[in-house]
Amino acid sequence: MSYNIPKTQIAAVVTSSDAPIEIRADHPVKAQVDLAPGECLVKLVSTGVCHTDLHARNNDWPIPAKTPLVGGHEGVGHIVAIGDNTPDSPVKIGDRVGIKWLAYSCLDCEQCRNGLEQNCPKAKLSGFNVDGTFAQYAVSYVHHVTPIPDSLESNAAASILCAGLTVYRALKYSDAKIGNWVALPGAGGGLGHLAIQYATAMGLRVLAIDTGAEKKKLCTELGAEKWIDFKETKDIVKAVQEACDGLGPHCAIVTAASGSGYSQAVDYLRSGGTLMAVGLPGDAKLEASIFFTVFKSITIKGSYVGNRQDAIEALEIAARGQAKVHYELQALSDLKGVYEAMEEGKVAGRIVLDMSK
Ligand code: 8ID
Ligand code: ZN
Repeated sequence: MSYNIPKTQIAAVVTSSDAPIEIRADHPVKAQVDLAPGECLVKLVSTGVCHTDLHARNNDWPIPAKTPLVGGHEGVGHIVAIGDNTPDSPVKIGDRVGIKWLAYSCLDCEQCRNGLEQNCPKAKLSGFNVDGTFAQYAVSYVHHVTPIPDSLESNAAASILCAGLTVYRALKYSDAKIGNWVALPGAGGGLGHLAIQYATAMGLRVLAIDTGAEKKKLCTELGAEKWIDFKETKDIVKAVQEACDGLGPHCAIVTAASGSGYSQAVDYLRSGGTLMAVGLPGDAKLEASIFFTVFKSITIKGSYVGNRQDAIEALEIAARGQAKVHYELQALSDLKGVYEAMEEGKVAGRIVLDMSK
């Protein structure tokens, strides 16, 4: 199979955090001869928009994104070229693959050997320090792209590559057991609505925390047993504990993009409970009472995306229909509006960009 690869493409480019996103029609495409060994070129069909892309666009994290930047890290497409002198490639031209946040890791360091590929000191991050998927073509790496199961349609697969993978891994390492209560601050967002489904698939009981009628409806339809609106509830700690047997949840997976979603979690968790920190507000501190963290035997863990195996597992569960991305399709040219809606907290589930047109 051979593909006709153009020299230029349409891409959404961030030049600086105070400039509007530019949709360029003449963005260069890397030619096959210019691909390094191990690199591949992916022609995108679909890409999700993650709140992380908004953080990168606004440059509101303690570590800066590169500029100019093509954001995006929930991409699905076909491999159209592979760099020369790439031995033992696990993928071939024509394969349908996913591009996730972790574009590259060395696979040889201690972190990679321990399965913490995302913490590799040489990590390259799609849509952050290397260009990502908000373009018709993206350069990625044969050892890190993720094969997409045949039964999973591309638009449905895209957001599993970050949102799904991240919450799947957070749940996997949370030690929550079948029948346990899990609280999900941020439940109506991209990560959160998938967390409801992976948690339910694990036999957990879900308390969703977010705001607004649309997100309430989504969370309840996806399997949340209880709902708390964080904007309408005065005493969140009391409400959460009452909702979970009067004792509080065994676990909280915090995917809120603001520090406020974290503030009460240590207080409402049941003794012996675990707080999985997932949401990434750039400047917030985790205000946990040291006394009660110790006195209640609380565990606090940071959980950062996932490795290649986590991605395969998250996709397999989605392919079996146990986690479905609730998405609205838009075009790449709509990206600015998507960011505005996300900033205002108006996106229930995910926005996925149709890159096939
Ligand atoms: O590897 C990771 N840890 C990882 C991976 C991917 C994304 C972390 N993230 C981070 C993102 O960078 C972002 O900071 O997780 C956060 C959530 O990403 P998202 O799900 O893509 O964002 P969203 O769709 O905007 O959903 C966030 C939800 O949080 C709610 C909002 O209403 C929204 O539905 N929320 C907020 I903001 N404050 C809340 C609060 N105090 C809250 N929900 C409950 N309580
Ligand atoms: Zn993401």
